[in-house]
Amino acid sequence: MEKFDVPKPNHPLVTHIFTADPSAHVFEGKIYIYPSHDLDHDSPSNDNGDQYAMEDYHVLSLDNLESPVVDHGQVLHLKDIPWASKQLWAPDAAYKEGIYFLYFPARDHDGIFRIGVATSASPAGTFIPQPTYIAGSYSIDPAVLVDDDNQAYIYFGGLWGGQLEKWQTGNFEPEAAGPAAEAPALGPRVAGLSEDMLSFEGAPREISIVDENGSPILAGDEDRRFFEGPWVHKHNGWYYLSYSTGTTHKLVYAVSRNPMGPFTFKGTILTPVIGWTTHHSIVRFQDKWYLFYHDSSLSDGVNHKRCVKYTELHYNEDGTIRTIDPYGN
Ligand code: FUB
Repeated sequence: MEKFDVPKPNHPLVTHIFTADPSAHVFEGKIYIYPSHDLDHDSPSNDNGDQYAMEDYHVLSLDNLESPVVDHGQVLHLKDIPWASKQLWAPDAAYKEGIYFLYFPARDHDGIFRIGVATSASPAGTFIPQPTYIAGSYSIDPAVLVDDDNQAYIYFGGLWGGQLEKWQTGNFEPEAAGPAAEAPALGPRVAGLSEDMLSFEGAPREISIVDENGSPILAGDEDRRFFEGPWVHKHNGWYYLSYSTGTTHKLVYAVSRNPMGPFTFKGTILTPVIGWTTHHSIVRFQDKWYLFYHDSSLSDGVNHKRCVKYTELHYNEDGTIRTIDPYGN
């Protein structure tokens, strides 16, 4: 365990390692952050995401936002996950009945992204992985919501390197492309989690994201269509589904009264950051709301060498979220 400086809003939480994809939660009265741990390498970059070659996870925590950041060190390594071959991408964590769960995507030994789960008695790990990935799981970027009635939902999915296009028939089709520009975009997937949080309750369903008239957001609508990094939080009885638009580099959101949707598109949360990817989480701590996100400022713009940051998030009276410019322009 190592302690670092008190973080400032919109500055890197830590600089001793590259971090990305922050999933923040309040556990035991503190903020815990579950990021990806980016590796410093010079291998080529491509649309398949081969440059994101991460091999382990660290956990960060803060007693509050005026306290030093703690790095709890390595909490799970690729070599300890029997079913995984490479690329530990964006994780999330959840808590239920005395157990902490870390959900994470990785490629299996056939190169197909799956989602695994590991458990710990502490939010700071270490985490012990289940021997196999979650049956019926695919693609990337798991995010878990434990609802007020204790039913847990797992949201996931990502285009391109995340392989969501390849699952349109329900089977993995290695050559499948995404829908045509004028067809409905692919939505993220959602499944209920079983009582023990270790498996899906039934097959995952596709979430529909619609515009203000109830028409599906189209695949060619790159300012609004889902790309990757889903996150769901609840505010005043509404479910907020937020996600990255990928090619247009925004974080946007849609709302619903139902955790499984359909969700109605609302607007932009975060304008583009330095670096290609944008990925986030939203958490309430001591009656304020915070956005955790990343950019590539710590490496002067190298896409796979990112740093996690936070900033306060504000709702308008009508429940919409105020757009944030991370560089204050
Ligand atoms: O960190 C690897 C991938 O980049 C994540 O899974 C995506 O959401 C994007 O941030």
